[in-house]
Amino acid sequence: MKELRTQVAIVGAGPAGLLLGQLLQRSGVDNVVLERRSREYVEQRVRAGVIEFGIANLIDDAGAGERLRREGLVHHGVEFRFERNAYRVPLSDLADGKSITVYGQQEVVKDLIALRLQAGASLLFDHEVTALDGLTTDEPSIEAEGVDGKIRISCEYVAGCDGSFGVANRSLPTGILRKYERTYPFSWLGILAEAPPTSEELIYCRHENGFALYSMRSPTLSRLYLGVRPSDTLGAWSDDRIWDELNARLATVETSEIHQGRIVERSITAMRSVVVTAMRHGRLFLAGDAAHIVPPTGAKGMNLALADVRVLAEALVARLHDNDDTLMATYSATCLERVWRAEEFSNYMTQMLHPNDEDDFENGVQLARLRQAVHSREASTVLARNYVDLNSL
Ligand code: RFL
Ligand code: PHB
Repeated sequence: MKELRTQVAIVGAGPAGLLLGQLLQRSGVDNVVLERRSREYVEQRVRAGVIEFGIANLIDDAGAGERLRREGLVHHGVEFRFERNAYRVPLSDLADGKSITVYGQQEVVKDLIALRLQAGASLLFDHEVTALDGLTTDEPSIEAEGVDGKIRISCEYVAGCDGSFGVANRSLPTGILRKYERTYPFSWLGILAEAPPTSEELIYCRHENGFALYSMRSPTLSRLYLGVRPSDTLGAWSDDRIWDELNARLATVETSEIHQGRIVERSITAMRSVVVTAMRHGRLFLAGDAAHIVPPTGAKGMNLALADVRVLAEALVARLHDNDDTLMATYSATCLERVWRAEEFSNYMTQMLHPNDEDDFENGVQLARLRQAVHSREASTVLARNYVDLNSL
């Protein structure tokens, strides 16, 4: 078996693992990133798109924000539609002038991979981590399988940035692990279409047929979502059915049809809320989806992951440079306070915007919440601050 040594072994090359690698690299902490998928796969994986104000600054501070600042779309407001009317929430006016940047998660990933490879830092694609050992000793190690056989990496710390179905959160012993979970009775069908955006800002829409979201990636690419049944498959949704349903749900008394184009990517994602505690076990630290999942309605998944890594990088640097354990000791508690805030906001947005087929009382409550969110300055201020910069509040 091939043997390697590093200070921090990072499992997973999603946004969390890659940003952690970059922040540690810049602070002179040696690290290795292992990813079970290929480079092409992680660079093409279409997911989140909204970057919070403080998280865009974090990416900048890490030296990875050049293309984000050039190509990202800065938005100062967001639209809500319900009962065939449209209401704009002026995010920047309500949130101290702050804005969001719409920039695809896979572009963040591409930028971080390019930087890492340029710097000659170690990034092993097609390497699946199969075991984490010695986590409660001074000599942890991980084992991975790659195309050329097995590899063992001895390290001082392990960062589990391998998503919710990875190996890291399964390594927490049952006595330590506690999992808080909620599933929702709907999924999102997401498409990426070669169509210029119809709207300049994102549109969150509640319609009696279900949820819809209008988003975008560039002046020529639109990203749209429909709330569907969890049992729905892509086969049940022809292109025509998707566009008809988007038009039906997004229609208002004033607007015309949305721009259509060739659908270049489509997927169905189940909606879940999950929090795993503790986010630390011995020398293993969980970050991002490995520790928590939010339903995408609040656009928080990637932002939460990157905010964890901001805390973790600082803690690891303090420990490895200055032998100071204070931030490591508080890592889990520090992150969880923010994580639960994001869970609450994502749950609020989800429950407000997805009608319930079987519960008309719930539907009445949802509409009352929406009216309050767009008509009450206090309610829209809370919404705007959470939407724009929850992870830095
Ligand atoms: P990631 O991005 O899942 O990266 C984890 C990486 O770890 C790798 N991996 C392993 N590598 C080595 N050995 C193993 N044993 C491994 N097991 C797993 C995986 O291949 C992967 O590359 O987690 P990270 O970095 O924490 O980032 C979190 C974000 O990706 C996530 O929160 C968001 O994308 C969530 N999410 C969405 N969030 C939004 O705000 N808006 C969206 O529209 C949205 N769409 C989505 C999503 C998540 C999805 N998942 C998890 C299935 C759509 C999907 C399909
Ligand atoms: C996206 O652009 O993919 C997106 C935007 C807002 C969300 C979720 C996804 O809440």
